[in-house]
Amino acid sequence: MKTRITELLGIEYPIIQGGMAWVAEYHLAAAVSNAGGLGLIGAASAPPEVVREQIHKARELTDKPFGVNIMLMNPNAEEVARIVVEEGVKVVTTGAGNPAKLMPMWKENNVKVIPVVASVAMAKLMERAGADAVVAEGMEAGGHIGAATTMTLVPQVVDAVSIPVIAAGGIADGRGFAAAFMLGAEAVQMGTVFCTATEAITHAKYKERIIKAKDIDSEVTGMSHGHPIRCIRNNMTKEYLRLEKEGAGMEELEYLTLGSLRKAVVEGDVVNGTVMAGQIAGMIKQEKSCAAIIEGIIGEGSKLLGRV
Ligand code: TUI
Repeated sequence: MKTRITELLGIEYPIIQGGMAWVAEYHLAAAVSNAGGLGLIGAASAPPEVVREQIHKARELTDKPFGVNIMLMNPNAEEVARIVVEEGVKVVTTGAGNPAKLMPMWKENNVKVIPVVASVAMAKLMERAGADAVVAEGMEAGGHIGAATTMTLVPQVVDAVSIPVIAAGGIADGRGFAAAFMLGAEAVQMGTVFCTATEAITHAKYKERIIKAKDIDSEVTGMSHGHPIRCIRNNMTKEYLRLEKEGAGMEELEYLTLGSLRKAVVEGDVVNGTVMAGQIAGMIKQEKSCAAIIEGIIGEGSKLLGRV
C-alpha cells in the first residue's frame, strides 16, 4: 500500500506506532519497524541520555527506519531534539505542544518532522513552519487529548493542508484503518493496541486491563485545568474526578498523579495508577505480536478499500 507517507518514511505499510510514555521503548519500536510500520521511541519525560541509549538499542534490533516522539511538555525537549539530530534519527513526531522553535534545526539536518495536532489551526501553523506531515489526533485517543473527534478532525485537517495527514484516535483494526483512509488520511497512528502487543514491555496487568475494558470504561481527567488526559476508569480516576468536582487546585491534582503512569505501566498497579488508553480499548480482545496486528489491519483494511 503506497501513500505519500510510506514514500516519505521509506516504510512498507502506512502504520505508525504512537510514542506512549513508558511503553514506547526500543523493543516495541523495533518490532513495529521490523513488521513494516514506523516504530517510535517515546522520549516522554526520560532523561536525554536514556533516549540516546534507546536509539542505540533499537538499532541493534532493526535496520528499518524508526523515529523518536518528543513530548513538548518535557523541560528537556530541546536537548532530546538535539540528540535526535546527533544520532542521525530521520523522523520525529511531537506531541502536547507547538514544536515550531525546534523545526529549523531538524529541517537543516534533513529530519522529517511530523507534529501531532488536535486542531485545524495547529495543522496549518505546522504546515507553514515546514512540517512534512501531521498526525490529526481525535479525542478518542488515550493520554493527553484535544477536543475534536477523529471523525470530524481528520477531514477538516485534510481539507486545510496539502501535506499528508495521518489519522489517530480510536483506530485498532482494518475497519478503523479503512475509515481513516475514506476521510482522506494517508496513514494511521495507533497507540492502545500496541500497548497490548507481545513485544511491548507494558506490565501484564496493564495489558489485561485494556483487554478486559468495555466500551464505556474510559474517563477524562484534568479537563478543569486544561490538561485533559484519557484513561481507563479505576480508583485513581474516581478520586481525581471527585477532587476535581470539589474544585481542587491544580497542585493537589498533580500530586495525586505524580508517578502514577509509571506505577501502572511498570509496576502493574492498574487500580491506583493511571491506565492511559484510548476509547478503542473496548474492542481489543487479545495480545498479539506487532506483525500479527499490522498484517491483520492491512489485510482487512485493504480489502475494505478495494486495494487487494
Ligand atoms: O501528546 C499526546 N499524548 C500524550 S503526551 C502524554 S505525557 C503525559 N504524562 C502524564 C501527564 C500528562 C502528559 C500522554 N499522552 N498526544 C498528542 C497530542 N498533542 N494530543 C493533543 C496534542 C496537542 C495539544 C495542543 C498538540 C498541540 C497543541 O497545541 C497547543 C499549543 O501549544 O498551542
